[in-house]
Amino acid sequence: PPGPEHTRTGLSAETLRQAFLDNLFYIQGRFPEIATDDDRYQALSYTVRDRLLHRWVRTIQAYKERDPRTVCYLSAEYLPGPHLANNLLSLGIVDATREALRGLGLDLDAILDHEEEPGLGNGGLGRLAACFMDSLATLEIPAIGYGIRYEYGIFDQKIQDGWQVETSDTWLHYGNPWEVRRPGICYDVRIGGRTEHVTDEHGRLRVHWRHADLFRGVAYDTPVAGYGVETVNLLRLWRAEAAEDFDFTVFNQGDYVGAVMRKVRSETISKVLYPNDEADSGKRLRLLQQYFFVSCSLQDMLRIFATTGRPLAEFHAKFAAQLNDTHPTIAVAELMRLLVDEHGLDWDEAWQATRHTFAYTNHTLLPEALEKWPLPLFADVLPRHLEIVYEINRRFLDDMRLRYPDDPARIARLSIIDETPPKYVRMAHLASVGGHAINGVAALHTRLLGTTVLKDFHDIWPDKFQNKTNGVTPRRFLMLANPGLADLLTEALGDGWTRDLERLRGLEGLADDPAFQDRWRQAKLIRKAALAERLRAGQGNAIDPASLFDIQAKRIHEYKRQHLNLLHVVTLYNRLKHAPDADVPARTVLFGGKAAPGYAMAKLIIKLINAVAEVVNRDPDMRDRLKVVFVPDYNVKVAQSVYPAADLSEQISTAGMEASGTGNMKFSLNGALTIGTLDGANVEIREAVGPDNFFLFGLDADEAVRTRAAGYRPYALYERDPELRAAVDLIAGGHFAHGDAGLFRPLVDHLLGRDDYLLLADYRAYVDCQDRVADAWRDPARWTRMAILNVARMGRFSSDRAIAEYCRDIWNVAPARVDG
Ligand code: 26M
Repeated sequence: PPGPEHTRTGLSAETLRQAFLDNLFYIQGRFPEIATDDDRYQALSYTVRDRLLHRWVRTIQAYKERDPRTVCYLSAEYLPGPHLANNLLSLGIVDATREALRGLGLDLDAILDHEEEPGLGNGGLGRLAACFMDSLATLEIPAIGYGIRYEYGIFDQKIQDGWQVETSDTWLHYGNPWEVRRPGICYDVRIGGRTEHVTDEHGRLRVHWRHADLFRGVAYDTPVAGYGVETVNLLRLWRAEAAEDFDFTVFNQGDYVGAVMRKVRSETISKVLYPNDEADSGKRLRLLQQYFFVSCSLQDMLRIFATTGRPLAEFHAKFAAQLNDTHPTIAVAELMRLLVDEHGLDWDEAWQATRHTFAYTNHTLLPEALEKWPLPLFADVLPRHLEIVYEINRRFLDDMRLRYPDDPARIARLSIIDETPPKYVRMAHLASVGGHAINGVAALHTRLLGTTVLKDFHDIWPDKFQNKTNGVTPRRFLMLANPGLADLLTEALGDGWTRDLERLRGLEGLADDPAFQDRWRQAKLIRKAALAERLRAGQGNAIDPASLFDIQAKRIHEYKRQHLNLLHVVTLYNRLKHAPDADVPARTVLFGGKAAPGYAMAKLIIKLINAVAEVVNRDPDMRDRLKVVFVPDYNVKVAQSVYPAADLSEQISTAGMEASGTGNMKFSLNGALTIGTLDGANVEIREAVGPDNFFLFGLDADEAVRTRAAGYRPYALYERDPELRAAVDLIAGGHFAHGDAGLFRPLVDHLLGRDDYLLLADYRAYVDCQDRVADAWRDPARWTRMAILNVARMGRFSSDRAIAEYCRDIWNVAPARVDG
């Protein structure tokens, strides 16, 4: 029989209330009457953390006893979103906590709203890593996420006069109650200098790396709780600090201040996250960041491995390490260095262990995004690693020459080193050679990967290539983001869907049920009204929850074509101007997303969105039938209020360019219909929900390639389509720029001249498809049926499914249950 609950572990409302007051007093030093929002947030977070730590310790004990194969997810980015609500959900104490706080006259939602999220990623790639951590814990898979504890994450976005202005992220300002600093878990990381090759007393060739600089990485651990299970896994992020090297001893007698300054400089390594499509800036620091976190992570894995007592050649039997894009790929050379130089394994043994440890996920085909390091830079920062890369490459190419004796061009293409000056190290090649599996993140993307950028590798190792279509966690993006819909689903289906999303299929039978449809629309309307209220309170936007919410939320990039969406908006505007009495359904077109600070065209697109909004929203002729809103500072928290409010999800990238997309999944899972191209995971979403329940338009990936190859002339399309011409002319003529015809010139010139992303080629199909959207919207029963069928058939896009596939096909790991 359960005894009285412990204040630090009990889950009842009464114990939670007591623990909260204790923490308010003993951690924050406050009593309720003078506590601030932050005091309450911190006190509640520590209350929850206590309960996590308890399970965390038990998880580690279970793993220690059973010594299971462990997944190490290596990622330079994580975007977990606010922790508090998610942890309450995982622990199953949302209601008890709400009750405990109500007893104190406090509102849980107000406290949740106070949290500053860790923005330690740019977008899809970092958010995917966070969804994967959630699913790994929920599926009870032993796993560690390794990454960097950036002091400044992705910048905060302000909009001034319609332009994006970046301000620095200060997520650590109030302290971070979710992390535990582990000063005892720290590793030295060396860089620069030169190598010496010497023969030791046994006649064995040994390499000494005489480094030039030394840093230290200190572990900061964040617990990751599985949903509805006892498992709590670990997100371990490294912070760079100074190593107390010789600086503070004999070599710096008298230069105390100089030594401190060098210490401070060490900390710059983990200071700031790079915005991803920032061309070329700060290359050296970026390489340092990557090497820094990879070296700490591998040293940590070797330390853990040593506690198992197994021989080092079995390293790969203990760990499966996933390279999240090429950012951590220096790990291939670093593990070889650690095994050969530091632990004395011979090359072949070490290579065997290395190849069986790593697998590589590619997340983009964009040529400008494929990482390659200038050889002189690489040599300067990592001289020993360059030797190792050369040795890996020499052995690999020797093999390839046997296979293709008369094809030197192919050998040059395969090489890890791009030998045509200026020379580069090609990280995707190192990842492909140094691991046992290569995967794309959607079926189309995987096919294109094997036929374009990694074709030569596909030719030699077709079996190494796999598809692992992305997925999203239904806990954060349905249960937390959309509690009304979640309750409706649970009422209809029971609560099994939260851990087995395929069970949503049970909704199919309710798609035409008028009473269910009514409740469905009500749930949607509540989220739309909540978003409208947020935007009113935030920016003073007045939008009508009854209008069609048409939303595009994602990073701003030309290939994602926010400006194609705008061409449609301007077309609707022109139509209403010419026929003010036209009977068109009211639409609110919302945009959200950040542009990389150095990406001028993306920033101009943000300006154009706001410029169009200013004119459209003020025009009395629109009579509230068209509104345009830019939602500033799009992040995970904002996203959670955006997805549930959408009626229409814009997934309109040029076919062949979006590796997968994951926002597409989050929208559809929340009952939005998609207007989209056959790109990324859209292809599979459309197959899953049924072609009748998806608004498809535009060229497919093969047609896009052929269109460009056939001498694409966008200007001819502009001349031929009067609506297109009118829309472009209005932008070009300065109608949205107070008459300034120069402002949007770069954008218009690009569209009429090169139009690399084929906007004009897809314009007519897009606008006609939007007309079909409007027709469907006029019939609420039809629209709601389509929305219900979308949700019913989205089960496949759970990150639980994705992770189960990685576990089975790439990692060869199984659950290790932690008992309650
Ligand atoms: C870098 C320099 C210049 C221009 C672009 C880049 C760049 C672009 C994309 C760098 C990295 C990029 O990819 C990383 C990434 O976030 N990829 C996204 O990964 C998601 C998860 O798999 C996918 O859903 C997205 O489609 C994909 O864009």
